[in-house]
Amino acid sequence: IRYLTSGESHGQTLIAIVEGMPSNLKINIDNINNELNKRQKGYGRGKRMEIEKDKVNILSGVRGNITIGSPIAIEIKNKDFENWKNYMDPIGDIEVESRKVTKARPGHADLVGAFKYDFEDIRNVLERSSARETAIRVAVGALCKEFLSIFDIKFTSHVICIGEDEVENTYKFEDIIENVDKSEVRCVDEFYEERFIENIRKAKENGDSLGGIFEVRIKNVPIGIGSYVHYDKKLDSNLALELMSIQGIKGIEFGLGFKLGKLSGSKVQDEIYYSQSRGIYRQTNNLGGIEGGMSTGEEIVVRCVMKPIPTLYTPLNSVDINTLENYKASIERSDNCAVPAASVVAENVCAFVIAKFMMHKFGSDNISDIISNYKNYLERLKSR
Ligand code: EPS
Repeated sequence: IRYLTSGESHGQTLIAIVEGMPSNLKINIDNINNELNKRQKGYGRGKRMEIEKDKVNILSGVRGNITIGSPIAIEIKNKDFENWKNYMDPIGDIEVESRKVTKARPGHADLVGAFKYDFEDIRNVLERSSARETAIRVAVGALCKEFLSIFDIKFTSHVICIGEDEVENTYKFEDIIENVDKSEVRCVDEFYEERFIENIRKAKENGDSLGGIFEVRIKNVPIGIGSYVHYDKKLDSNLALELMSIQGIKGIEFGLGFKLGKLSGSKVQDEIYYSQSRGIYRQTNNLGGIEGGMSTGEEIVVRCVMKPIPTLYTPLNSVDINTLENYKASIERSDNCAVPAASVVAENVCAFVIAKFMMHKFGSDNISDIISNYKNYLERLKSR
């Protein structure tokens, strides 16, 4: 399975073509729209989210809610395009000057993008580099979640740090999935939830922005997805690629992550046990459910750090890319903090990777072959 996306932040529409989805999968479009809705939320989001009501439109590859194995084309229309038609229309005369951006925002793709692609107008860069593109990636991931639900593979995510505060407790998968959607900052710890909101509020008051850390958890991935045999077959390397590609992500860790560097081996490795009722199991999950690039059958635990959003309402020093004069950076409408939204994006890009590896292992033509291959595999493992 693979996909491509296309679309500008204030263009007509965001598009993806998903190739390789098996036939005879029943799609519930409400589930996909629910993920899109979750991505739009979060304390700290800007005014754009008041304009958009993201909904997916499936254009091909599905008949009467059932996939037919052909490429699936999906789109999310940008409502805001109505306000941008004069500046963004692909064909015909457009007005460029009044929406021209020339003072690069430090931390954004603006400066290097404009030099690399030879633009006098940074708008050509920011329209595509904007995190608006994550909406369509969520739709792709949500489609993959439909496939994965057959195997009861579940995802959740929560925010554990915004600004200087970080959640200390660890939470169970069930606690997170049941409570996280009730929180404006996707934090299940009530004490830190308030702190995060306060941190964002203060940053906003100062014309500043904040980043943070979130955690994605994936449950019921069978043992042996991914492989140790080659660098591009490793489950963790593929997850890292997808997660790093989310706008603003600067670091990733699995399990105990960077803490592993300070611990000795005896404190780190997840000891192996067997009982008749549970089969082979671990009592700890310090490595986050992946060993040697393969799923261990334990929960997959991955955390990402997102940098603060580069658009600052109290802008930093920059230059005009055309005159090279010193200026304060341009201000584009933006969010003050998008870490809660990024956690939803991350869940869904992980769903794409897990779906890809499930298909590598069990096939990808049609659902019934995949299910029998899956069952045979589990039987074989049980009979050891
Ligand atoms: C986003 C839509 C954008 C930004 C944000 C993400 O809308 P607009 O630019 O019209 O306000 O709010 O993008 C950025 C933060 C960025 O730096 O590009 C969305 O749909 O998520």
